[in-house]
Amino acid sequence: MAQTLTAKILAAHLVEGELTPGGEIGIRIDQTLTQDATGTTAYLLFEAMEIPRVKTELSVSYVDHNMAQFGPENHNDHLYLQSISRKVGAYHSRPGNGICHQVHLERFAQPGKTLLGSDSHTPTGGGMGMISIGAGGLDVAVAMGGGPFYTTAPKVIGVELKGKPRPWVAAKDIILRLLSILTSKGNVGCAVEYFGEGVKALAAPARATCTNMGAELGVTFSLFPSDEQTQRFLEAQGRGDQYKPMSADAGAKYDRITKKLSASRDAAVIENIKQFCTDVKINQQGDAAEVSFGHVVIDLDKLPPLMAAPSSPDNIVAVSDVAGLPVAQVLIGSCTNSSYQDLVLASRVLAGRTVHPGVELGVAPGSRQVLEMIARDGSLAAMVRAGARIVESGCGPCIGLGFSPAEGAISLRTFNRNFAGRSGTKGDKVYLVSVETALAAALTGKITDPRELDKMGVKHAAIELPEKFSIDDGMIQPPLEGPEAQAAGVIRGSTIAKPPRGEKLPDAVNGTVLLKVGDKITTDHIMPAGELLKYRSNVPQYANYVFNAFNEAGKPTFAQRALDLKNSGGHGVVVAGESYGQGSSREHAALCPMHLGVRAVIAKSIERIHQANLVNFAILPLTFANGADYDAIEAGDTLVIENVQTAIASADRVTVRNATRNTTFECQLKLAPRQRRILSAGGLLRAVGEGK
Ligand code: MIC
Ligand code: SF4
Repeated sequence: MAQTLTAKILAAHLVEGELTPGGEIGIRIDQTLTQDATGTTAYLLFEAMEIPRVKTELSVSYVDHNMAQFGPENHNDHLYLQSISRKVGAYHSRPGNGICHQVHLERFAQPGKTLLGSDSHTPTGGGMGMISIGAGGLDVAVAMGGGPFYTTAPKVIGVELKGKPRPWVAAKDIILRLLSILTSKGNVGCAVEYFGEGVKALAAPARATCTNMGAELGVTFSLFPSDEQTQRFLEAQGRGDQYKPMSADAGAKYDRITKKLSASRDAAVIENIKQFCTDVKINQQGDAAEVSFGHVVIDLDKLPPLMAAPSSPDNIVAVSDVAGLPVAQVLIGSCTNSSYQDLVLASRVLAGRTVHPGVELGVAPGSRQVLEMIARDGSLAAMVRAGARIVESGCGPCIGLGFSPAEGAISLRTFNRNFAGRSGTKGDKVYLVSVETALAAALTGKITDPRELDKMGVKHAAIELPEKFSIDDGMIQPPLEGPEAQAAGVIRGSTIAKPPRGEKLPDAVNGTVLLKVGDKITTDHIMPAGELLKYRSNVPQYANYVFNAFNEAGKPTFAQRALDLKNSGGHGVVVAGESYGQGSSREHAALCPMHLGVRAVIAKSIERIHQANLVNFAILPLTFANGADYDAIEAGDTLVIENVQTAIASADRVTVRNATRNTTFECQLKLAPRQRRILSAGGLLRAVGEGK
């Protein structure tokens, strides 16, 4: 039977289960990556597992997130990571070398391989024909130790690209279009595979922009074929020998996808599905619309510049529809759009011009390779001359470290997330755009369709991939070997604390609803980043900020209430709407609530990585069997769940009694057998210790 590329790579790595969508599979992981904000915990957990050396083909520890270094915490973390990673057999990419996903793409990504990373944008590697998946740090630590990674065998969403993008239209617009069709909800357990002749028009970094933001769709990974473009990129990176052509077989069938939508609320999405998908069928009952389709088709010739309006990456509008709104800030960078080609384009447009007086422009090159090359070829000088503020190669403003916009100011960013408040400003108005759209606003001071630039005398130039990138891996330190590794010490500053191991769940959860939240609660809401990132390697300290966004001045914080409850023998419960735990892979969003005594989350739906993190840290991940039961619960209610251990062992339904309202309701406990073993052991670390 003709196979998808997804099926081929998964089959070559399968160690457990079958490739039938929905079932759990275990796959062998060839490469891992960690970054500093999740990496300290990942390595501390790796140490706790007492495995002396990493067993993958390649593991890399990057430092790219926490580089602000106010106080000793960040530097302590860097030194810990540098010493532990090399000692246990991993490479270490030092601060300043660039954003993990950009550097990994440049120096390590290889077609046909698997990569697991403790960052939700690890799927960036899919642009190079590799299956790249984001996960919690503990799952990555297990993979570093040679263990398989377990996930749901995905349904594969086919995305056919036709034609070629018009001038001023970019790969970013492709993924924004896809977000307008698939949205960020309801794609758990799916993967995206791009195919069709339009794929050829995209160089590897452009493909990586699409796969990077696949994270915002909530799919497990996104994949491009490996072809001449992949080969050109590998050759230009001096890695031509790692090229391997790979694609789906002709006539490969993609899975039929069904989405449950609301006919009124999701009317625009349903229109998009009708317009951009094949073989659409709609089954409507009242407001509930079940929409299914064969595959997505995007005609690049007809694609306009798009943007994600505040405050969700799937809130897509055409740039021309909101043209004219005043813009106060433009930021170019992040792991989505900071490649050499992106920045050369920026310099060509800015050369000989000055940023609009009402706009501040920041540019963060994705890697040291990019920064060095734009410095050498004059692009950097042109941007500086135009008034750009150059930020060091790292995550920086993307994770709320610097460049928080003024109150009420519109900020256009080439990043991947515009969750409310992520920029560091409450009530922020962040739009996600292509580099082209960012530049048009930087010059005009207002939202402008970049196709208008022609009229302003800015000539469009297609930026070709360079024949040779400037290669210098001097900031990637190789692992230590043999006696040198054994003798090497690990530098542990006093701000680094051992993470808690997890505790067995009680047989009866005597819960109190500490918080009731709505739909699309992101891990940024649960565990804020920005200036608090520096507490990542100290769980008790970081836990003080759990759900900080919901704390009210003058009232006890979530953490205080949770700890009081825990100290009096009670158990915390969080109640949430759809897509709980969207966004980042940060396991602190489970680890810190666990530390505070939260024992169950009850939501309408829970996102993939977060669900796995909850299980890994022994928090019951329950979903309402009937979404309407959500409405009947209030914060402060007492929720009792009996016979928890029996339920974990085998039940897929659990009855919850609301003792405050004298009602009961049913929840689903959707777990793979392996996850049941983890939960009953009291978390993955204990399960590994018990050999489960
Ligand atoms: C993000 O983009 O939100 C982050 C910061 O890169 C996170 C990782 C983290 O929280 O450390 C992610 O995407 O997983
Ligand atoms: Fe860094 Fe932003 Fe990419 Fe996360 S999304 S890895 S914070 S650049």
